Amino acid sequence: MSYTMKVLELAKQNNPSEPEFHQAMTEILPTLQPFIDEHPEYEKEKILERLVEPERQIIFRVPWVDDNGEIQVNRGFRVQFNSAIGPYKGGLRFHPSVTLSVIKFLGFEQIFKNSLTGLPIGGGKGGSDFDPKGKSDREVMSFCQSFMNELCKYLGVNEDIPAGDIGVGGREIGFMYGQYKRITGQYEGVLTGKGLTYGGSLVRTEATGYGLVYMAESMLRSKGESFIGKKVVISGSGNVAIFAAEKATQFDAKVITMSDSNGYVHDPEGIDIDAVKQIKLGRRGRIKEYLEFRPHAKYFEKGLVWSTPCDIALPCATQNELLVDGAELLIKNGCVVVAEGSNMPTSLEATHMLQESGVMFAPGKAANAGGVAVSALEMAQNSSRISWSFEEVDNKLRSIMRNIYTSSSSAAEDYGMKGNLVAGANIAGFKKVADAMLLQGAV
Ligand code: NDP
Ligand code: 2IT
Repeated sequence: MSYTMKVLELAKQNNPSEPEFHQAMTEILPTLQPFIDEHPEYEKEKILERLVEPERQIIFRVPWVDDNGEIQVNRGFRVQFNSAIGPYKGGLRFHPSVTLSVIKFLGFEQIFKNSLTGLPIGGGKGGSDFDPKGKSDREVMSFCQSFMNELCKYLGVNEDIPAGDIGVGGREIGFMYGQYKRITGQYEGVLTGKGLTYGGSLVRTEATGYGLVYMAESMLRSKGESFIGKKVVISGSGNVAIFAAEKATQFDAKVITMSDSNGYVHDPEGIDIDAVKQIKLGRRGRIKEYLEFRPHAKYFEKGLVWSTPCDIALPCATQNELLVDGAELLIKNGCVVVAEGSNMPTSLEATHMLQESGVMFAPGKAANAGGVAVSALEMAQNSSRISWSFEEVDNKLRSIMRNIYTSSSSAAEDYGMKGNLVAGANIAGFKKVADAMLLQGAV
């Protein structure tokens, strides 16, 4: 058995009942084999055995009081996965589906993603099974304060710097930042995605969605194509989906779908992004309400968003949202590019199917790295106590996304897998982390 398969089997045995973590390791480890074959020192120094074991995992109780005066209890997590190339960096997810397995898959992916940005950030992830949906602002504040009461013990500007993810946006970051400052007395950039009045960076809100479209632009360009006139299907209607839709529309493409966990809308005339912003960012409503703004659009409660014929598909909701049935539909309808805005939206089987049919495919760790990249730029601005203009940050983001495309496609080509951005991104991300671990010894 090869070294990567040996470590994969061992890690699965050592972490039973963690299906999402198994899936992430299965998608990454085997693709590293051709690179590892050239570097026996990685096996000798047990780099992979060390990589799959988080440096630290924190699980904690989060008690809070709801609007009826009742005590509620949730579970909090922070997995500090790898600090070889910088302090732990990665988002916090608040969603009822959060488990240790989900946080570990996200944290493991984050190691490679953060390395690909070229910036000095290690990998981590956290969150809670708390569901912000349907809660009042006071309840969300009560939860966030309690969550930070415990989490603050493990954070620091040179130690661990969380940010947002599903269910965690500007409101939640604000409440957590306020509590951190109150407990520690320190005004420091210990979270990213902060409001612009207290240390946030311009473009952080837009960064993941914009970066995703910049990645897809590089992919299209490699075939002499562009976004102009293309039909784009997007899933989700949160932070990533909204700003991917905005940038694709600015690039003269037509975004025709958006979704949430209840259903999806199809607007053949092109999604009205201001309407979606009002529904989702303003009143925290459901995507169904889009029909109030655009009565000609159609709403589907059942069925797959991927059944809508398109040129480009951008999954931007959650893990395992694009499976074999969805991939078959995309292929049948002539889709040419799939770029992942969400983390691990496409199953391994569906990914292989798309790749084998000649669909250009970019994995989340490359395509959605714009968010964490601008988070690292927010950290840089906080440390130097200055703020850069929107244009300056956006230009840096665009060039980071181009570099990620180039380094992933070159690594794929170097190891005989031309065009395979999945393998290329894994190898390019791995190299820097593995070399840093070698140089730092067995710590
Ligand atoms: P948001 O909470 O802003 O939006 C999430 C969207 O996905 C909502 O439309 C939500 O619908 C939908 N969704 C979430 N869970 C499910 C589910 N189980 N089934 C169906 N739909 C679901 O999150 P983000 O936009 O920030 O995150 C989206 C994805 O992008 C995640 O995978 C995240 O890890 C990834 N990502 C985010 C980054 C960021 O900077 N925010 C950076 C890189 C990646 P509903 O409201 O009905 O739940
Ligand atoms: O998945 C991700 O990269 C994020 N949720 C963003 C992490 C960050 O630290 O900005």
